[in-house]
Formats: sequence, C-alpha cells, structure tokens
Amino acid sequence: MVDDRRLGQRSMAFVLAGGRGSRLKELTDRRVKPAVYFGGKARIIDFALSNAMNSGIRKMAVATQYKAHSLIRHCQRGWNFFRAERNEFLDILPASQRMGEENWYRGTADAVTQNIDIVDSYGVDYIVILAGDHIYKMDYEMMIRQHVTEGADVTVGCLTVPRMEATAFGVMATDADGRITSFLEKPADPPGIPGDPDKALASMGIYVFNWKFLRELLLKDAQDPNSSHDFGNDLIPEIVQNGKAIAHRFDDSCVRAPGADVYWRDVGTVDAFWQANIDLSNFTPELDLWDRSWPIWTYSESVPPAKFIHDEADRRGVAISSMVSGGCIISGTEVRNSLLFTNVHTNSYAVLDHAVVLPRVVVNRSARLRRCVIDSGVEIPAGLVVGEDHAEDAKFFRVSERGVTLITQDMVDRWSAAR
Ligand code: ADQ
Ligand code: ADP
Repeated sequence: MVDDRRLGQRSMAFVLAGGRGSRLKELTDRRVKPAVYFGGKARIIDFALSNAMNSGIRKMAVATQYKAHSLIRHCQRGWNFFRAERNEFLDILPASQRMGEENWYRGTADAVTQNIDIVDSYGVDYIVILAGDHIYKMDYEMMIRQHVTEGADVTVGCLTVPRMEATAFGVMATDADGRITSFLEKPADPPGIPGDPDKALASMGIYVFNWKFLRELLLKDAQDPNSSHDFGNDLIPEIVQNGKAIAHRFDDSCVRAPGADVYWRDVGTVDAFWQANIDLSNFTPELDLWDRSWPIWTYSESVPPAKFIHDEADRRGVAISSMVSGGCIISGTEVRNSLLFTNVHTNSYAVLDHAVVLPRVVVNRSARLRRCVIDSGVEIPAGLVVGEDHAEDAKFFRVSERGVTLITQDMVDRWSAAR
C-alpha cells in the first residue's frame, strides 16, 4: 500500500536545463533552450516547474550549464517564493560551481551525481528527473504513485509517437503489465508497438527513482570508464536489464480538457517553436493556458494592460485572432494571428501577420512582418518587409525549412548596413 502522506511532499524535482537546443539557431545564441520565451509570458522551463508545483512538489533543483544567465535570472525573479522555513527550496546548480577540477557536467546523470550532497540535504524519498525543455501539462504525482505502488526501480514517462519520429527518442518495449523489457536510445530503426507497428513508445526523458536507489547507481556509474554518464544512454538500459523499470503513460496523467488531445511538444526547431506559439491564437487551442486548475507560473513584470490606439491619421490599431501581452502598445498597426509578448510597441502602417514577437520589440512604421519569429529587444526598422519573398529574406535573415523567418538584432543591423 502507498503511504497516505502526500507523495509530492516526499519528492523533489530535479530539472535538467543545461542543453543548448542548437536547432533553435540564433534564439539560443544568448540563452539556453529552457530560458527561451513561450506562450506570451512564460519561458519553456516554466512548464516543467509549474507541473512540479501543481503536483505538490516543493523542493526543486535546476541544473544549468550552457549560457545560464538568462535562465538563472528568470528563476531568481519568478521562482523565488519558496520558503526554507516551510521546508521548500529551489536551488540553481550551475555546472561550473561544483566539484572543482571538472567544470562541466559530463552528461545528464553526472549533473545529479555532482549534486548528491544537495539532494541528500533535501531528505526526500523520491526524485523526479525532468527535462527543462518541453511544453506539456502533467501531474507527476500520478507517476510517483505508480512508481511506489509497483515497487519499481525506475519509472519512465512515455508517450506514443509516429514510429519514424522515434529516432530522436529513447524507444521502449513493454510487457502486458507495463514493465519495460527493452530500451534503445535513439535507434536508427525504431521498433513499432506490437499491434500498432506505425507507432513507437518513446521516452519523454522524465524519470522517477527512489533516491537511495539512484544514489547508489550514480556512485557506481561515476566509476565506470565506459559510461557517458547519461540517463538515456547508460542508466535506464542498465536498469531495464538488471532491475525493474516500468513505463508510465503520459496520456494517463496529462492535464487536459475532457476529449482534448494529448499535448506534448518539444519546440526544438524554429518551425516547431513558431507553430506551437501561433497555435495558441487558434479558436480552441490544443494547449489550454486558461485552465485555472493548472496555472503556468512565471515571472511577471508589473506592466499596464495592452493598449490599442488609432494613430493621428486615424489608422486603427487592431489585433485579430491574436494574443497580446501586457505593456504592449499597438498604434495604428494591424495584428493578425500573432502572439506578442510583454512590452512590444508597434507603429503606424505596420502589419504583423502570423508573427511571434518576443518581449521589448519595437516595430517601426510601415514594416510588414509575416510568418516570423522576432527575438527579444529587436528594433525593426521602418519599412522592413519580411515573409513575402523568401529568397530576399534569406539574404539577411534565417529562413527555416517551412518558410518561417527568424529575425535577430544582428541580422537587422546587417540589413540596415546594406541600405
Ligand atoms: P535528448 O533529447 O538527447 O534525450 P538530452 O540532450 O539528454 O536529451 O537532454 C535532456 C535534458 O537534459 C534537456 O533538458 C537538456 O537541457 C538537459 N541537459 C543535457 N545535457 C545536460 C548537462 N550536461 N547538464 C545539465 N543538463 C543537461 C533524452 C533522453 C531520451 C528521451 C528524450 C526525450 O535520453 O531517451 O527520449 O530525452 O526528449
Ligand atoms: P532574456 O533572454 O532574458 O530576454 P536578453 O535577450 O536581454 O535576455 O539577453 C539574453 C542573454 O544575453 C542574457 O543573459 C543577457 O544578459 C545577455 N546579453 C544581452 N545583451 C548582451 C550583450 N550586449 N552582451 C553580452 N550579453 C548580453
């Protein structure tokens, strides 16, 4: 029987937030993927942290490595309500500050190994290992409960994906009881699900362990010269072979409106990032950010409401099928099917259409911007036209496979210099 005390209280979340996310191109030049903005107010990492929070977990650690400043600043500003006197913590664990002689975490498992003393100090029974770079709403308490009930060594969160997309994931097979019988990390030819051969069961890269069990395994792994010290490459296959690994189906525990699809996105490419943000402006978006029972917590600047004004020439500032965040001023601009983050200012005769505009962007007069992602703080020059002629755009900007243009300040400066 599972102890009646709330399992969240006996658990901690350990969020891996060190990987750059290089397929997001220039969006991760200055910040790591988990720190990239998403959904108008939040950053990508807020989804994992909010899931933990909403699952009753009040002890969290975030392991950082690549370009961590933006992420650390965000966590310090937005996730600073934990109170040590109530036995609540959020620790930021930069790779360079642990262990001395080796500056970087060697792999995802090493990120935990190097912080064993800190995890010990939390005094928890269970540790939930999370990736800080996925967009989804999930109740981890249900996963911990399954782990405890079934007496597993590790419980792996998983979801079904089209078989040919599974090359990017850990792919598993299970028996009728959900016990994992094989685990292949990023196989070139992923095995299908018996009875559903075009689908594969993919690891979400999230795991529940008994801390004592994982602690021992990590100490052993640290001594193994053949290990890459990675959960997916080394630890999970080892447990599948020699211990009890079980699969937890995300579709059993994700938080969604009745009848709604299962929502989980990697947003690892500019196309996927753009699409997932634009989708929020749909009539009924698949990802429900309005659900008050599962809030996505974040740092929120104190800003006035968005303002829409007619300019002096009586040109209307309007937004249609769009999300416009606080602090925005839409002056004489037509905004369609777009997502504007905090403090975006736009000017007369400008058009934004299917645009994802990160915070503090200024759009000057007569700019026409379609199917694009604009990095934070960019000043768009008057008259810049993007998204109408891909060949022209590609001279200065980055145009993705699916024709989405990424715009950063460096690119704009090159465009301006060529005028
Ligand atoms: P990958 O997609 O390769 O596979 P990985 O690069 O291991 O994921 O990153 C996982 C998480 O750890 C990310 O959040 C990343 O930011 C972070 N991270 C990476 N290296 C780190 C380091 N050295 N220090 C701290 N954090 C680090 C994994 C699993 C697969 C699974 C997919 C699901 O190995 O089995 O299918 O995730 O996306
Ligand atoms: P955020 O990701 O919080 O929006 P910015 O886009 O302003 O932050 O910057 C991203 C990261 O790059 C931050 O860590 C910031 O400190 C750093 N940064 C911004 N501008 C510069 C600069 N001119 N030189 C060095 N670092 C910078």
